[in-house]
Amino acid sequence: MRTIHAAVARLPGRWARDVHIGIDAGGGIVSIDEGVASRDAERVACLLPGMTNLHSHAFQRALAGLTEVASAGDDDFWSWREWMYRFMARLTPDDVEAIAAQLYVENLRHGYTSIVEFHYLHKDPAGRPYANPAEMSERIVAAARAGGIALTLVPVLYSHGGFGHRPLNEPQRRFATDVDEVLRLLERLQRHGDVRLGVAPHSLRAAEPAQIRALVAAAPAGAPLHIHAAEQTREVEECFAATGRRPLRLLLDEVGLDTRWCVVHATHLADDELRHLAASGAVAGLCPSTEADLGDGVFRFVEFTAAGGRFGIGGDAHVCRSPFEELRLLEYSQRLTHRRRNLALHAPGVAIADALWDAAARGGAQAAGRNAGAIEVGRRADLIAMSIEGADAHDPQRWLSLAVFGGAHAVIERTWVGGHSISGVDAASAQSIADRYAQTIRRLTA
Ligand code: NGQ
Ligand code: ZN
Repeated sequence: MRTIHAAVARLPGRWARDVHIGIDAGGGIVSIDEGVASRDAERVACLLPGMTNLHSHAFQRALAGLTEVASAGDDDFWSWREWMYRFMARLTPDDVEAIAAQLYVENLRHGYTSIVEFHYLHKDPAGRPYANPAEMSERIVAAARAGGIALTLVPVLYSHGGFGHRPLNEPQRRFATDVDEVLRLLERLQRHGDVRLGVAPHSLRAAEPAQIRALVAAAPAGAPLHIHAAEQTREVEECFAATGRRPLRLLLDEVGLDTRWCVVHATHLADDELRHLAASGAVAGLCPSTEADLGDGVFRFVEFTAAGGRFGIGGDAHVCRSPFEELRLLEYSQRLTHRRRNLALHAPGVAIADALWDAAARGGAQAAGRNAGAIEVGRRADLIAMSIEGADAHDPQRWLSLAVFGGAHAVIERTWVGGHSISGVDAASAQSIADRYAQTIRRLTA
């Protein structure tokens, strides 16, 4: 039995002082005592539930900051996607593993304890399967193990290049999968007992409702289900033109959404879609930094959460690796839209950062298919001990607000994943991951 003593801990909906937490050999929280002196325990100042990064395309980490140069035409999501495809076309399994390992270490350092990898880069540059069809997936597994982050791997179904059965274009051949291929991948990946498996139809552009239904029916019971939807207005228009319905409407009617689902972005929602998505219990997978970077639009967060909608945050293209920054962007997008302050999850007297963290950690854990995301007896001990640089005269109960909204740099002092203290990764392996990443970048950008 492992024990942690926190001067302050974020329990569901409130802060508690002098908290003693017991964790059993299986990594579950078995006891929480408040107002007790530190006994024989690891002592930390401020304990939070670890955050889930609920949406990742790990390889895109290596492109972060490199697509920010104006071209001769109008740059938008679709021109970014061509840029991303050109970059992706050259990646080898070694590259993908090196980039993912670096990303996962960075995510751990910034307060994430688990990640959902929305993994679609399955095939070689000519669109042929690798000798081991799960090669790329297993590189992701290896990278997560090297870093120590908890991995939910959702292999992606990608069959079409656009609405109306458009064929895949050349770069997209690396993603090409049908339902059977995804199921065979899952079967092969089952041997990795530390990995939580789900499935992800990429989008309604890349998979049609009948395929999605077949995939969901064949997926293991309770497996997390992820899909991109309604990120771009053009996608909404094309969906409507092809099917007579908007993407969320189509999903709700033709597939059905429930608590297994994470709908990534869901940026452009009609009123009825917003209400029904919220009522479904599915998690909205919000990726504030990427959505801003790509000019997607602003999610209707205030209305969605007022309707009881669940959400979590994802790093997506990884232009940002910090959950503290993602939450700030999320709240700021609402302030800029509504021209008001303190909007998220409005509850008088509650700090916005605290409420955002609670809800995003819980929603993220749901999307990852893990019984984590809160410091509660019976849940998995995915935890972080945080502090902030420079402003430690403040009560630790304010550190989260200072880190999200006060310009204070959050420092993650300790990390527990499934009850195991991983204190980041040890310095030597972090260095070798960073070295390997640097070599990869040098080669890819030469
Ligand atoms: C992706 N990313 O799957 O990586 C996508 C681009 C697409 C975002 N949507 C490809 N942010 O949507 O077709
Ligand atoms: Zn995505």
